Amino acid sequence: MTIQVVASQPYQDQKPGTSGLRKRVPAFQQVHYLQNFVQSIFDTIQAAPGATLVLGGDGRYYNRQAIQIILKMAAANGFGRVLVGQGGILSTPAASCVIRKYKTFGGIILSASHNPGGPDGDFGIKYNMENGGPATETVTEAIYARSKVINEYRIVDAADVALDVIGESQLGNMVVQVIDAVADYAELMESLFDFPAIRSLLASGFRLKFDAMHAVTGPYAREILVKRLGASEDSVMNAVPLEDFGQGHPDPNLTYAHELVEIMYGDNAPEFGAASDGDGDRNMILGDHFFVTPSDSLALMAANARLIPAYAAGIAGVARSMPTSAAVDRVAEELGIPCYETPTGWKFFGNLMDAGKVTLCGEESFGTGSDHVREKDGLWAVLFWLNILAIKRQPVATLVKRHWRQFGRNVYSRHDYENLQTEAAQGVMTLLRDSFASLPGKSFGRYTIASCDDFSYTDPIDGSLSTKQGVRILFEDGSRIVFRLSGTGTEGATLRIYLEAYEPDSTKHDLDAQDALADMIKIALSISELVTRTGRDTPTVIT
Ligand code: VG1
Ligand code: CO
Repeated sequence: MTIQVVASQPYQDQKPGTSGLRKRVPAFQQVHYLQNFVQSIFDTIQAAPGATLVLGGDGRYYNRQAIQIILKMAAANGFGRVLVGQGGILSTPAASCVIRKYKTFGGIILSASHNPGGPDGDFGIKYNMENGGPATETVTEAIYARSKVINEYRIVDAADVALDVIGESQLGNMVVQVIDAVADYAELMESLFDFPAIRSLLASGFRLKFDAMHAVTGPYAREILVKRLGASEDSVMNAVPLEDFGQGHPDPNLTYAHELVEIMYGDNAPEFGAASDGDGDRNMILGDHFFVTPSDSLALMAANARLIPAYAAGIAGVARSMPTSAAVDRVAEELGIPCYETPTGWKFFGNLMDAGKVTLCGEESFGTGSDHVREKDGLWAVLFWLNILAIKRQPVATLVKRHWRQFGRNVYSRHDYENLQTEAAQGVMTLLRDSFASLPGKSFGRYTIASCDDFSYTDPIDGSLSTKQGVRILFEDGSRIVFRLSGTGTEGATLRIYLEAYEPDSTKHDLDAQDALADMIKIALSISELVTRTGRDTPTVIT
């Protein structure tokens, strides 16, 4: 089989964002665009000849074509073996699990996560390292630098590899091993949680609804929830993965998972509802007529971790991304364990987990996970909740309200302004940064600004510094507003405003978050001049 060395022109826009390189499908279909990026990864990671790679994606449009290209390039770049999920499918946490279990050199995950798919939708690619976690910023920066000067790539001239049947085949000197996409992951889940307890909960008449949103988690949820735990067949909805997610937006939040939300807020609602995103790493948790804020979910999981077999000995520490509410900080304090605050994106948790400093991590964006893998993990979070419920036997709403009574409530909301003009969005951020000197001391009704800054983070393990990770407006009573530009979008700019106010008084815990945060919302709009600068006065998504 011949190895071709193909001459290529570099692109200047292959900078990975919060989680890999994400672009519209047509961008990836440009001449040599995907090939250049893949070769930049291979040139950067310098795997030893014969190394093993993991490969899979969330099944969105262009997944299959990309997998064939990457397999042929891996063969031409000296890899000895590639473990690829059957049909080219691997959820992000399953890919992380497989990298760790088989101690491979690393893996390539094809996903644009919660972004819509299809011929005009989004596609994405990212590299995960041998710990199973997303490449650190040092590595993604090196890949980007390489992509700007790359002038050739290597690929074998071969027919496409069959991906639908489990087994091995040869591609040049490399073995392509098609693996069951679900088995290793399901086995890991069974080793962490009390499956007999969850089984008996489900057998007791407890009903659950899991919305796979026509994305990657369908097969995983059926195997684990239905087959292994005995949930009824109709417990998993939208279970068939589709290349365009059924024209949906596979983002598990109150806006995009509305089908599930209607069921959970309807007559005769089940006791428990959950959804996951395109690549299976996010989760939304709902009770009967009750929504659990992701930040609260993380806090509640930390507080109840000892109920779960895998965490029965206690957790070493917790970490949350900066915009995530401080609810988990209060639990950590109570437990006497450290709590780390990192920039947005799972890549910042890996070092802390590898060093044994934290066990649980989470983000306000519906991401929670632990050191069982090095990605956030949607179904894992669902099983964590089911395991807690199997032991506590209380409604979700009761559990959360009791948690608030003990720790106080960090009232929280995120307002997203999607698809803004890039310049207008950047203008808002610049204005805020320019106001750092004048804002402290200013009062707005009962709120007075204490300080403002631009969050920066020095990784305590490798010392690397990440700057400009979000503008923080901190108030005297501990409330805060955070402004950040999204790093996962593919069109225009998305401005995220994160609002948080601490409420110790349990007589006020039933207030709707939007009402409780109404003053903060006004302050955010006023100091950012958002309405005049962007022409928008309402967010596109509220979570
Ligand atoms: C968003 C979330 C962030 C998450 C990232 C990847 O990033 O805010 O918390 O880690 O998506 O999640 P941004 O830069 O758009 O705010 V996933 O499930 O899309 O891989
Ligand atoms: Co995701």
